Amino acid sequence: MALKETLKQKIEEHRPRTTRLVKEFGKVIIDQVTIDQCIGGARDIRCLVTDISYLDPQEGIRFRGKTIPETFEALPKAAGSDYPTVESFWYFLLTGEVPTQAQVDEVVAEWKVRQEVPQYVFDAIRALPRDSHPMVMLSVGILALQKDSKFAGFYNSGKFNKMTAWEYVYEDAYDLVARIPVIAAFIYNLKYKGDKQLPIDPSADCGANFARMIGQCKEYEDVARMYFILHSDHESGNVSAHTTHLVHSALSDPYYAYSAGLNGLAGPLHGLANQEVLDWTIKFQEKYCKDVEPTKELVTKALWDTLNAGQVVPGYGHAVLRKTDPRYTSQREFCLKTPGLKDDPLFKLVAMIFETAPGVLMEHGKAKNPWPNVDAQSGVIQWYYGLREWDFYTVLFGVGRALGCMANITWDRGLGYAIERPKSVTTPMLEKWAEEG
Ligand code: AMX
Repeated sequence: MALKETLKQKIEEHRPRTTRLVKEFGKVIIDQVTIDQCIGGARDIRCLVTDISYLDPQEGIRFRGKTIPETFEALPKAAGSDYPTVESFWYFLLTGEVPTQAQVDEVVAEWKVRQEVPQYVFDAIRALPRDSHPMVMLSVGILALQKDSKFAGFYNSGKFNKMTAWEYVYEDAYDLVARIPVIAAFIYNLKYKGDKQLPIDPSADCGANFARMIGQCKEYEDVARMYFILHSDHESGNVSAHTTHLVHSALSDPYYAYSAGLNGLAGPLHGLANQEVLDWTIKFQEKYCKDVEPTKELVTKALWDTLNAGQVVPGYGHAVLRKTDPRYTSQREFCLKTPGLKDDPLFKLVAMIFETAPGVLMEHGKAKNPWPNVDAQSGVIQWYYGLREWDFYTVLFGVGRALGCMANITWDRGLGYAIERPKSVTTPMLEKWAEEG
């Protein structure tokens, strides 16, 4: 069965479960809210629903019930590669089913039709000052696509219907995930390669095409596949996914919603951390290792300098995870099995930081999770392959994150989730409740 038919069947099968939960069990209490959660970023409050992925604090992410190794193992691989295509992962995220090779081939073919980006999008990005951050360019590029939103067109047609609305979100979502790598490659070439643009390769899958569009080597094709899949989804509460969900809940179309999500991803406590990690590591090399090899003692000193200056150690800590992020581990394993990379001085330094930072953060005593997250390991791989413009790294994250965010809002509409509108209270109210105990 084709992707859309499979998805339709899944959504229709799922709807009665959601309806029953609301109608028969709507008042069952699943959490309570404390004052520190209210002030402290709603941490851990259970109030979002998604079946696309689940983040266990100890185990890390599961996509559609599968761990990262299980996901890579289960999905059909790109030709001649150990990694699945992004297209097969898109099918999997949307439907929860591992596609057959024939189903993957169908998605790959459809992806190619959808990935054509209108010229006005490139014009809008080109009109920005060249020294704009590439995340601004990406957000503008996605927002520019809004003009042709099929969901917005459906809403304005006067025939809007809640039961079929998801089909138009699906159309936009699919267009968006197919186009965002092309827009990202355009931004890369515009900003760092003197606007020498490389064409789409119509014979290539998403990962291979992205590698070719940014002038990368064959090996990088797997880096792109791995990177986009690993960064795709981290359940619903993180800033980029939650923002996308929130904005779409007002029936803003997927372009408005994901442009907003990208603006959240651009924060240093979220997706920008990958560029901050490289910045920190390279500055460490320049400051401490001009004439000497890095040592654990030097790394320890640099970490304390950062903490004593009131800054966070980028790439370490997490709001939910309490162990090393399996996305970190997966990328580290890629480094260890890649001959040149495993001996690369920067990778060795990142490995040394991994051995040192958790102990320092534990001694510092603030971070609830002293272990590395996805961003601590991702930049060194890009650096090794010559993609050294680290302000671009969050754009790569944004290309991957689109897969999860778009799968999520397609299901949001399929299940008819309501506009999000939590209730706020005032400080005197909190003080009164505090006194009352
Ligand atoms: N270095 C120094 N201090 C840290 C820290 C780190 N890596 N991680 C947490 N802390 C501090 C917090 O700033 C906070 O200090 P405060 O009490 O003075 O405000 C205290 O420890 C408690 O924070 P927490 O409950 O452990 O973390 P959180 O849920 O509030 O924040 C996160 C989570 C990721 C923002 C935080 O760990 C951090 O800033 N890490 C560094 C930035 C980073 O790597 N971000 C990327 C995360 C993954 C992603 O989204 N891409």
